[in-house]
Amino acid sequence: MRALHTADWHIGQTLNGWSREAEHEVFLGAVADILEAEEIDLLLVAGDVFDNTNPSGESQRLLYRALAEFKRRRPKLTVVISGGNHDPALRLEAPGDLIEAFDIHTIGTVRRKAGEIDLDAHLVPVPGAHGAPAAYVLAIPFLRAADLTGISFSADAQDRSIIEAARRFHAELTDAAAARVGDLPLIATGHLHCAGGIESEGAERRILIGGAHAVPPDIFPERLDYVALGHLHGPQNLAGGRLRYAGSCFPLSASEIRYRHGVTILDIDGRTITSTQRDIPWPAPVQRIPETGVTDLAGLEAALADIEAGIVPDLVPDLRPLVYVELVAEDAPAVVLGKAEALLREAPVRPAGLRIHRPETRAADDAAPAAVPLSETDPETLFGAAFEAQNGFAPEARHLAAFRDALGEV
Ligand SMILES: [Mn+2]
Repeated sequence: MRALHTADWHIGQTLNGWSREAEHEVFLGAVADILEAEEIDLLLVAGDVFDNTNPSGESQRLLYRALAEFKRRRPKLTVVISGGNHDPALRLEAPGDLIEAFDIHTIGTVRRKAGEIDLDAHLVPVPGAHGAPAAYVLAIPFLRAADLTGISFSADAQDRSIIEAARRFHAELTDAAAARVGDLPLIATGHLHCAGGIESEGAERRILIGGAHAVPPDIFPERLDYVALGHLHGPQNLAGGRLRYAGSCFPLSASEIRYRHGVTILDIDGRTITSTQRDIPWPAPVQRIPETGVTDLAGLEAALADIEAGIVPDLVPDLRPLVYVELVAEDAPAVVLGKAEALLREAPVRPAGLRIHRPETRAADDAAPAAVPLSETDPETLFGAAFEAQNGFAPEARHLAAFRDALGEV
């Protein structure tokens, strides 16, 4: 049996106002191709299917259209989608009764019955060649504080207490599942920050079950043969590969440019599960100009000319390269900004970010100004220096007035 583990699609995401929808279509098309070519039986989506809790009609249609295509390509495919912190948990479950008829299961929330976790709502059988279950998925969505019992809210004990509550939750659910599944493979999903994982800035919100930042990998009991994780956007193994983050679909922020994006293919041989990362090319380039450091307007113009020369003639605008520009201000920042924006408007790119830096001071020539003790300065002088460092010009009367206003010295 073969499974495909993916997560963090963030359908509906925009970058500096640019829609990623066309990119999602290309990515989901690539997933459909892999499902068919690799003869996948089980698709696991470990949360953050959507980018926000109020996905547009377009975003929802994109998801359901992709699921329909997956089933056309692999009619016997079982799909398990568990919710992430970005997902609308209940909306994800809303079509559940209908799409279950197509072997598509959505688990957005933790279900309880008379206080106990409702195992039936979380345990999904995966039929083998003859229809009988050949493996089980224990679908666990992003956990909210209310999903865990016995959390202490005293400030110093809280993190410890949340980790212990999460450990109890996983132990209780896994024990119940183990009693049901016998010796068949048991795969869990999860959407949280597991300690030791590498974070990317920006796209993942730094939150997890009621404020604790990370849980240790050993909260997942050994009986779980594989844990398909979502939340961290860089693909990575934990606990020797028994736990794995599949990573996001393509770069969702500048910090994800360095990641290998793709999906994870699982070969399930009895309870031995081996994973292989399958790269998926980015649907559109996402790049920094320049690759490192800063450039000037001439450098920007040259880089944009290179991009234009390398672009296919009929490229749809929604698949144009997304660029993050780091410019040095050779002139007044506002002038440089205006010129840069004009260059970017003319080029076949989607500007994702534009930052203007002050020129480096020539450290060899100018000695650093001597530090002034706080007792010999005042708030307004410090504000003035900070303002100038940030903006490249001294504060004007209106800025100083706003500062005094903020201090309460009207
Ligand atoms: Mn995410």
